[in-house]
Amino acid sequence: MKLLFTALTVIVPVATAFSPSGLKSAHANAPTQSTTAVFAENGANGSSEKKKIIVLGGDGFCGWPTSLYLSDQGNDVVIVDNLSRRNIDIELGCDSLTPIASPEARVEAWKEVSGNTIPFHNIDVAKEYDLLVQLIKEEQPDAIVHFAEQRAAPYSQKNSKTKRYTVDNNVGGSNNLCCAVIDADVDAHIVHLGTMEVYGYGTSGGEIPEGYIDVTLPGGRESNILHPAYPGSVYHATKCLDAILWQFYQKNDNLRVTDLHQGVVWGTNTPQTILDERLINRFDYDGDYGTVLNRFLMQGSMGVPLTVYGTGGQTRAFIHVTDTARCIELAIQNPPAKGDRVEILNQIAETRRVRDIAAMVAEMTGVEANFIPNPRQEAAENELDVSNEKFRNLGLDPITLDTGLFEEVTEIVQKYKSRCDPKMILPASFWNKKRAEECAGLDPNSIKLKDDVKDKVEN
Ligand code: NAD
Ligand code: USQ
Repeated sequence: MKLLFTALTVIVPVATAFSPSGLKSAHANAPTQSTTAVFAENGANGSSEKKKIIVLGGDGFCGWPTSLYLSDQGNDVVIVDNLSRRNIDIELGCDSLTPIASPEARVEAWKEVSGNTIPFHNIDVAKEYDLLVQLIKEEQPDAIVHFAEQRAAPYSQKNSKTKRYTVDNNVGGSNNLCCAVIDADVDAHIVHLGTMEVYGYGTSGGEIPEGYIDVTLPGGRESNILHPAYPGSVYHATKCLDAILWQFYQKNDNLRVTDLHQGVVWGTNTPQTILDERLINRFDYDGDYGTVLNRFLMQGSMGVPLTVYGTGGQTRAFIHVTDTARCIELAIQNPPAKGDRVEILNQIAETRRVRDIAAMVAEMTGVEANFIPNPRQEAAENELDVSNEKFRNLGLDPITLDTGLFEEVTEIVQKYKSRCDPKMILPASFWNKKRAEECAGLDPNSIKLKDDVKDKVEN
């Protein structure tokens, strides 16, 4: 299926430009306004209210397509990123499978394609506090979307240096953001990307509610409190610590905050990022940053047996990257009122078991699943039932796992397969000594790509 890389003219409705037939019907409620040059006078989804939005972490896998989408919908978007993710690629000796352009080339390409300007600021949110305050004062944003964190659980578990970096960067950045909004004296709505694993998996005894849980305290008192935190990695723990910070600053300083507990994101391109190769989104396939479905699709496409950890009995929540952007827009359009407690929504489309996903990809690609020792300290099997009622009530009709869309990803993999380094595919971070010992037999050099691919890599 050549749906994404056929020549697309610039002025096309979203639903036409990026629509396998399944996606079109699945997205009956999604906005169908044109991308790029034909942007309407009205703002997002026909609303007349255009917003000024700062996107922290706007160079990343979720942040870049979200920035383009918000810009395409008529908002004034400003990106902040310190390029730490690109630097971690250099540290790990890895790179995005897709050749991502520099931030400067990206925003220039977007200006050419859409006519819209997205200023880019290289600021470290966790360290360059004064610059952050100054930017917020100058821009007077309506909303600040906060993606700017170290987001890989494996990388956060690699060693004490990466554990400490992840905590300092993520918690420091979130605390700085709250302080900066207060110091800048701007009533900006903070929209933060949290994660499903703040809840722990299978600890609710039923459907995971959205953020808060009814409890009976000792003495029979009824209360509604933040869902107990039960993280599965240092990275996930930082999202739990963030949640406490949002709660405190909302109570103390009346900040308006929305925390989005997002599942595992899959896919690569969106209707905006396919418009020009310089706009292409990043694709992580390595053992630290690659997430499960994109990894399986990449492996299947390259003829590498799928790396299923343990029994593959882990159930996780999933969402397509196009819906990440749409959810952020919905969250921005529906801010909590001043004085309201932190708004929390579960940002997921569906839940799936890892071995079932492996079976789908294996059937599609003809590549077998390889059950390898689990590098992670996690339950071998878990059930997962998650409410996503709030986004559904706001009109989200999410994209679900679809082999048509799988083909979109495998086509990208085929296009850029010569950039793949097979040594980066096996897990390279282990949760504790026991898991490291169990995985000691995994040899990164044992991974071979299909012959036609291998030749290119070696040349
Ligand atoms: P990413 O690593 O691709 O992007 C994060 C961006 O933030 C990078 O460009 C990085 O350079 C930047 N950044 C990090 N620390 C910074 C700092 N101190 N100052 C300025 N910029 C900084 O990650 P992503 O996949 O786009 O994830 C974005 C957010 O969404 C993260 O907070 C992550 O926890 C959350 N999330 C991601 C997923 C997923 O599957 N990718 C799922 C759930 C939640
Ligand atoms: N897994 C495999 N094989 C692989 C990779 C992963 O079996 O090759 C398994 C893992 O053991 C795990 C599950 O797949 O049980 C998900 O792993 P993942 O790497 O896709 O996702 P995770 O580490 O949870 O982190 C990702 C993002 C993170 C985000 C989180 C959302 O990297 O930023 O917060 O998804 S959630 O998992 O819902 O909390």
